[in-house]
Amino acid sequence: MTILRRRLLTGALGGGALLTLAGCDSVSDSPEVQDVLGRVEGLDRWLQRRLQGRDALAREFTAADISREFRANGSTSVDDPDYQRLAEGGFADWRLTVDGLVQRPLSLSLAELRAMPSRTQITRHDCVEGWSCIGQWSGVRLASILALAGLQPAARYVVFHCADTLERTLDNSGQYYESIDLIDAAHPQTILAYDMNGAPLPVAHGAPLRVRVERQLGYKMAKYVMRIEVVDSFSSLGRGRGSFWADRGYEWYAGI
Ligand SMILES: Nc1nc2c(c(=O)[nH]1)N[C@H]1C(S)=C(S)[C@@H](COP(=O)(O)O)O[C@H]1N2
Ligand SMILES: [Mo]
Repeated sequence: MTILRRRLLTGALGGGALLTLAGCDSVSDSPEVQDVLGRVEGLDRWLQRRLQGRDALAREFTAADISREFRANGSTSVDDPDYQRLAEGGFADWRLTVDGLVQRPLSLSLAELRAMPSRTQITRHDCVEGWSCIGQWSGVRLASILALAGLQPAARYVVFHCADTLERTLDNSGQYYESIDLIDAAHPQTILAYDMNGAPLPVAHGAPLRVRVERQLGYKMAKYVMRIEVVDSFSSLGRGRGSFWADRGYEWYAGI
């Protein structure tokens, strides 16, 4: 499936275009290239949905498969006094804000999240850099949170605002954020995880709460989630492409 998809995508772009573009900011910022990338992304999403079905589950593994060492990547700590104060207090004063295009904005403590029905899954995390690790994640389904908040009719995407600033920029667009559409938000394996391998999520892996969206690449799995915002477009976020890495030329959808 992945090879088939790659072939089709490479064909659509004409040979090695994809490779040449990866990680090349000046080229990938041009409108023509963005247009081609945009269309290929649409094709990617279309193919995934047609070939696999929108609610296909990611493979789940057994306890014996859990990686002994789970690599931490991107931000592994948060350089923000408010976050550090919350961490020192064991996140007892931390709250998850849920707002935007919802009927009832929420402010949920970790205890409240832990009191909700939970889901545990052992899955493989695939980073775009070419490494994978298997871990066990427990948390609350994003669908449960959204049901609690209620969506407004215009709702289209769920945005995760994170505590960490991965890149220091003059326009302050370096704060990590991610977003997914409502189909992936409703997927049974899409959870907000507070436990990893049976223990509270370590700071390096996104304490106190991180996203698991198991049919997508690692960078979609936002760590240090402070706020969930429901939106109808990306225009008011970062540089407007829906995620920290999408703003920097990577694919927004990032399905695997
Ligand atoms: N807030 C935040 N979330 C993030 C990142 C980050 O830098 N900041 N890095 C992403 C990337 S590229 C990967 S591969 C995974 C790494 O998760 P891990 O540290 O648990 O391995 O987190 C993703 N989520
Ligand atoms: Mo990654």
